[in-house]
Amino acid sequence: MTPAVLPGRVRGFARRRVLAVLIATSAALAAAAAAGWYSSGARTAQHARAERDACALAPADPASPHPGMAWVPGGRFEFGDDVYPEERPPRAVDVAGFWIDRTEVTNDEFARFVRETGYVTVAEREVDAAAHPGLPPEMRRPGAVVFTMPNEVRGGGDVSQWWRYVPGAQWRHPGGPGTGVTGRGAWPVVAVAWEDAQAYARWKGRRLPTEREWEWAALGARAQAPRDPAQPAAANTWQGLFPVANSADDGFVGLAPVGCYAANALGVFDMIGNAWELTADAWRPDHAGDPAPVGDVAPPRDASAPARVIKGGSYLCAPNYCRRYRAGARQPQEADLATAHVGFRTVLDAPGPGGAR
Ligand SMILES: [Ca+2]
Repeated sequence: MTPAVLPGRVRGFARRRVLAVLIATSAALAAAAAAGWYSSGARTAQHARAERDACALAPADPASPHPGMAWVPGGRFEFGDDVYPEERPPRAVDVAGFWIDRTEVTNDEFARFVRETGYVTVAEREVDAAAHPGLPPEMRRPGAVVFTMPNEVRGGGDVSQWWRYVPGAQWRHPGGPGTGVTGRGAWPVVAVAWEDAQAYARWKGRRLPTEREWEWAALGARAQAPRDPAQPAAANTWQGLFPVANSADDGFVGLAPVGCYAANALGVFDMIGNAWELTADAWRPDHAGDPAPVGDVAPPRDASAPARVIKGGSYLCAPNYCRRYRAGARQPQEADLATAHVGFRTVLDAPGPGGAR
């Protein structure tokens, strides 16, 4: 993270909401900006490309005791990776078996939760100004952080050129007032904060995955799964020079409906790319301090942690910026901050097929 590059008008934002959306400025990005690569002339986004509103999922197994979920057998694997410092050091961990949603929670599913419970999300509530002194007035209004593709990027890679706090942005209006999710019931719900994801999971009788559970599921529960650092072809990421040129070769400029890309070995979709996914775990800056890795499947969690681990990368991850389209990649997300590229999925503790654990 490079707080020094943040302009004064977002400094309060940075103090309150230090982390996830602000940390990914990479050396490659700064180098590209310095080399003059970022200009409106480089913009090649194909916004006119026809995008689908839903993708056909393979039918769930009708005999499954938990339709819409996939069983993840337990195992031991190398937790972490070696591309960015926060992924290091990889270390052996054990995970017990669990069920996981085949897809990210969708707008339709979240809408049903809100309809049946009257739940009001964090992004719809007044900001606790006392807890966040120094916030500029516009950031005391309910809202969320939204990505806007800039025409050009000035030197230094200052992230406020493409991230903005937008009053009125929330899950029903993830791009801010004037945007909506009509016709997008099959898209991942985004602009939800950690408390919102927790509330949904509890309502379903489930919970959020721990970071290690999430990573194990993303590896297809295969300890020897290849750790290829290259940008994946079968996932919704960003093709081109972030943030000004997006060729959308994968079919989507922004978010995609769930299940548009091939499932992994477990039959689980979109763990890499599309929306970042919230996990249960409090953020730690690396894996060096992880507690009792082998044999411990429930790392201590601080209920009041200011930041949570998010996994999987998003449609904004590009080779020059945020190469986090990998199972081992991780990033912090401020717990009380909703952003338009972060969603979640749930897990369930229950016996697996045939009573497996
Ligand atoms: Ca894309």
